[in-house]
Amino acid sequence: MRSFFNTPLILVLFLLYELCLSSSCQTENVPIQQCSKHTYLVSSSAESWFRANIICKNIGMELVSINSEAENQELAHYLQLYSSSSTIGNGYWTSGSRYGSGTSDFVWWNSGKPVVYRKFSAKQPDNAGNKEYCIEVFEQNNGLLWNDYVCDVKLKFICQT
Ligand SMILES: [Ca+2]
Repeated sequence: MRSFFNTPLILVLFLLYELCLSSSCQTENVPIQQCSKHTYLVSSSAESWFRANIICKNIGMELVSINSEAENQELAHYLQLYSSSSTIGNGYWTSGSRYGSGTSDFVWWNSGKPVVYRKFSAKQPDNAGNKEYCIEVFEQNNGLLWNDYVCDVKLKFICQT
């Protein structure tokens, strides 16, 4: 019985409800937004990077990837409209993950493509403690910056279609 009330189901119901309400990226206080290329959904719960992947998949979406400055700005705008503020170490999971020890060894897990466009914060990625294998994003000065972070930490996350 407990699984009936699990997080994916709640997100799906939320998603269906909000789909009926939203029509553009300009609408305020609506957690799912159809922007220029993607539809975004920010989670209400904090999860590990691994579980965030599963939850997005279970509602027919995928953990977000960011492939251009335009997409990064669009996502920043979306988070400003909808979500509470974020800081480094308390941001949102993306599908970005590290597959090697190099500072360029990152891939977008949703597409399997390398992370080419990059918007890491100063001194990042630093792979602190040799255990930062996932990319979070956080807001700073009305923009969105990235940080490699520990995948097991529970953060909110952004799904996209
Ligand atoms: Ca880091």
